[in-house]
Amino acid sequence: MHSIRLRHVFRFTVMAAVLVALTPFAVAETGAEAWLRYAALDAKAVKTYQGLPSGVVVLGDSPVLKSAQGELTRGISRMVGRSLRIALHPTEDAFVLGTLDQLHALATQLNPPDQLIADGYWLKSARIGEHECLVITAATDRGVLYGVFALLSKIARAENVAVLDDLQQPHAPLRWVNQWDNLDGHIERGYGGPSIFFAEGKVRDDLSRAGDYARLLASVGINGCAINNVNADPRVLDAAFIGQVSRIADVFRPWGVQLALSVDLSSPKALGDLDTFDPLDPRVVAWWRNKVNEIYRQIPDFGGFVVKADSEGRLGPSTYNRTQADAANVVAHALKPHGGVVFYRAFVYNHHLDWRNLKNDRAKAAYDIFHPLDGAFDDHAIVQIKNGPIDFQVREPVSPLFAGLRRTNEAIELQITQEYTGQQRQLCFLVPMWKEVLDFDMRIDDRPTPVKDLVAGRTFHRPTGGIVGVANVGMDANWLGNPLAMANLYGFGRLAWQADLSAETIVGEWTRLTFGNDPLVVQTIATLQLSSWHVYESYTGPLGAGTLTNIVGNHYDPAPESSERNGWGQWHRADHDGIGMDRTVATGTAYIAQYPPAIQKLYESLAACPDNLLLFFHHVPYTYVLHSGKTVIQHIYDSHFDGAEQASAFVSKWEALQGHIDEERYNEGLKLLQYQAGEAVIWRDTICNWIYHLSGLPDQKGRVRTEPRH
Ligand code: GCV
Repeated sequence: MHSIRLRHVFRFTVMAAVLVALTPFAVAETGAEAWLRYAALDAKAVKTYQGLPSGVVVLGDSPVLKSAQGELTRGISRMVGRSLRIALHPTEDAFVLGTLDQLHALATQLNPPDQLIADGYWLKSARIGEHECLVITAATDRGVLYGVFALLSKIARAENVAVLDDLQQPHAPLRWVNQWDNLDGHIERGYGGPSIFFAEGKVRDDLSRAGDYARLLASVGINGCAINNVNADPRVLDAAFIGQVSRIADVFRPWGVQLALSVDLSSPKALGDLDTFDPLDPRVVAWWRNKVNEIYRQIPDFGGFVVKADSEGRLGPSTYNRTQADAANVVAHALKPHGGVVFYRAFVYNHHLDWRNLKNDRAKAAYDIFHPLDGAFDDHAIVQIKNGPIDFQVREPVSPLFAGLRRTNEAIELQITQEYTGQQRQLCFLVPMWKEVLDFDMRIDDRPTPVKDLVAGRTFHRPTGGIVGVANVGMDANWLGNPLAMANLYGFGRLAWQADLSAETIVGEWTRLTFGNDPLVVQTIATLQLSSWHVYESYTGPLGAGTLTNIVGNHYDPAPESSERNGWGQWHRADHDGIGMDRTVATGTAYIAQYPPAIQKLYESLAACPDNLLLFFHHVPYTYVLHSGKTVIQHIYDSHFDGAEQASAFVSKWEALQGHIDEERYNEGLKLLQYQAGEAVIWRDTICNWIYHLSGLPDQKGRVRTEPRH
């Protein structure tokens, strides 16, 4: 009986092994592991890693170092099938993990680079005693963890790691994500399911997803996460709620991710403690100090706050005639003794603008409000500025405020969640857009002053600075609702760490880690991703006109008239004769005057203004001829037809991947791209018909119906 059962088990095991060998993608791919799949490498690749050490030595026992060791062991075991032996000293060839201080006693013969700063790491092949070791070291535990992730990424991408001497430092000191999660579990502008942190007004009991998220964030060097909506619920500062939030900090801590909270500036009053929230009132000052102390008692490594005030109906310092700096400072002063910071958002504007006044311009608000306050902010306050002056449109110029603050810390806010760029139902890889923004040279004082250096605090030698991304991952297994959209989260982290990386490098890395090293797969997916922003732009918003989506509803469907004749200020000013916002100094809103002189010159003159931003800066007749030689109207028609055609070609390009990637993600990707092809046609027809009826100018190629609308 016993032997029959054994034979049965044996036969079953052999069959299973044969099946695994025959099916290259035996494990169901939910997308949950994202770029940390650690898929088994093929035999040839495994062979190249035969020389890897067989042991691991960890020189400390902090939670972060424990994560580093666990990650290394897991990664090596899954990718190359080797179980690392854990030892206290290198008694065999070993990976050695520890900070520079911890290494000191052990390896005096190593010559660590002086410039290793917090969070940076050094991967160094070295002989320690008798043994060939691979040292992963840093100034801090967190740096060691980052070094482990970097090494595992190299192995997953089949890079040579035989002899390493690799020093990496982060570009910006603060690399945070913001989540816009509400306490009821709904995420504002979230497209990947409900919150991983909250449900029904409380912190979730099961926080395993939150821990997994922190691991993903750490793997690309993100060191902070604000967990709740910037439209903040004052209840997050309730004593009892802080206790709940501390459980989230507990699952972040092993990954070196600092927890932060978005707070409502009116909290001292809204929570019923005071009858005022005037930032200069001594009672309010004391309230913030006590509240912050209370938080640090429960969360000693708390990162700080994010504040949205005087914006879209949120209360702010204007209630008491105080400045945004007064508001930021009352919070910053409370955080300072603990080392925390406040990210104070520059997204402050009046959404009841009179649209009849052609001089009004929402784009001017942030600079008008914050530039005069330069130098008035505490060093523990950071002004967080959206990449463009409006609101995450598919194409905007960079915000002039980046150049308008010399004596104030600043951070850039990018949007990973695709609010205006297809909501993860459509492919839109945003790294090329972010590269353009970060690389944009502001020419301050006629010197090279790229945005990436301004926000990192490098240009004006600020104590700190940051790159922040609004991520909005959710409970969907694949985090963002679309496996391909995760390239944006990955790319955000990589750019925040190393702003000079090219979009091609980033997408290549991400594709290899997510889908494997098959050259056909890497080439196909990279090509799709790299073209997707331009394709999306071409059928939703060419020439920088600003949003043509439904701005009063879902921010998704085409509804070009919804931007006009209301106070929100996302105007494109299309009428019978022409289209575009005149923002020139000469005849328009004078927004252009907010840029340094060299940039003013570029945008003020019609001749110099790049076509892709023409309608952001100028109102022109439809017959205006672009640098390309086409009229504006013909460009709009052509761009929509080209865009829809390219979106449809995404489908056939993806189909070439059948059998080369797992079925689950193949089918999911296919469905999404087919849907996108249909959406692009809807966009094309809606916008082309609308603009034809407005202008009365037909498409030279006869594709747009010319009979009147009923
Ligand atoms: C969180 C836009 C979005 C809002 C968002 C706001 C902001 O207006 O549509 O959902 O609010 O930006 O960034 O504060």
